[in-house]
Amino acid sequence: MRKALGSTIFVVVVALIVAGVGYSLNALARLPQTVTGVKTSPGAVTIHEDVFPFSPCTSNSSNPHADADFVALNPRYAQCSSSNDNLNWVWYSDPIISAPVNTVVTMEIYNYDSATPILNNYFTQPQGTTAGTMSVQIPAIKQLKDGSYQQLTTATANASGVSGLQPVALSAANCQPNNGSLCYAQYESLTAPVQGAGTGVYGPGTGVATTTNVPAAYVSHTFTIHGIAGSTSDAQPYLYISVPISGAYADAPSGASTPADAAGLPLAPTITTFSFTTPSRPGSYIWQCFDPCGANYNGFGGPMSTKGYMSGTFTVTA
Ligand SMILES: [Cu+2]
Repeated sequence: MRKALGSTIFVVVVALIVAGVGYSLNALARLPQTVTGVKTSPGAVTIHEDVFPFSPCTSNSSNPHADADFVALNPRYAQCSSSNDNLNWVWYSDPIISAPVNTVVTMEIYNYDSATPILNNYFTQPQGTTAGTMSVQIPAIKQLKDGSYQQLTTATANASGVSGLQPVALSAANCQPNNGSLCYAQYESLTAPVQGAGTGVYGPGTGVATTTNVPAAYVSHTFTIHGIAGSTSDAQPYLYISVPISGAYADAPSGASTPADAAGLPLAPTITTFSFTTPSRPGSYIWQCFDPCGANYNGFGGPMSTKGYMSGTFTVTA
């Protein structure tokens, strides 16, 4: 009897611990609204993500990273979340993603975070994307540590009516439809892959001479979708997409200081764009970053282990 009581108490205690851990993980998770992107043509959507090293929001007066300059250009980020989101953590803006079956998804990821050299070269090349490629646009370097620098072009006013020293407008074609204020950045044409600011298309067999992909030291995050495929004919299909996200001013010469605003956000993001086609049947997948950009244990704690910062869901709907 005593033994039975002991094992019952043990089971109850273990159950409480499991429930407690589950509850606190869920309470810490950042779970904003699902994004479905902007429909660009029948069967095609564009999904935009911004990646930040911290939260620039200004509505919470105790936010040590409040960035009025950035928020003036990007009003979407003025409001700090009312939940217990961690304002110091690195994060993807829209972690909960959904797209229909048989759809060409174009992801454009604007990264304002610097590089964290990736440990596993497996993740330095695009995988599972259309034609196996991705496009990377690196903003022009305009200020060097040795004192030589070029001013960013002064725009008289941007889409939000803000004037002053701002990067000049990128072509309208590269602006995301629902946030015109993100279209301001100066990008130069790339003459040689990676060396010098500009745009490069990376894929198997391209990149700098010694590698076939983005140099590991330039990588800031990855965007990697995966899941478990079922074995029955009606189960969810295989889906695996992985792309390295280059850091802001990824190819800055060593010793260069990169143009940033007063709060420390780069004036222009590095833009990674890629496409893939969703499977023909619905499924539930997750996406996550595999670059150790977080805190604590080897950089894999904090935002790397809390849902909604460096991970989220990707749902393929019927
Ligand atoms: Cu990351």
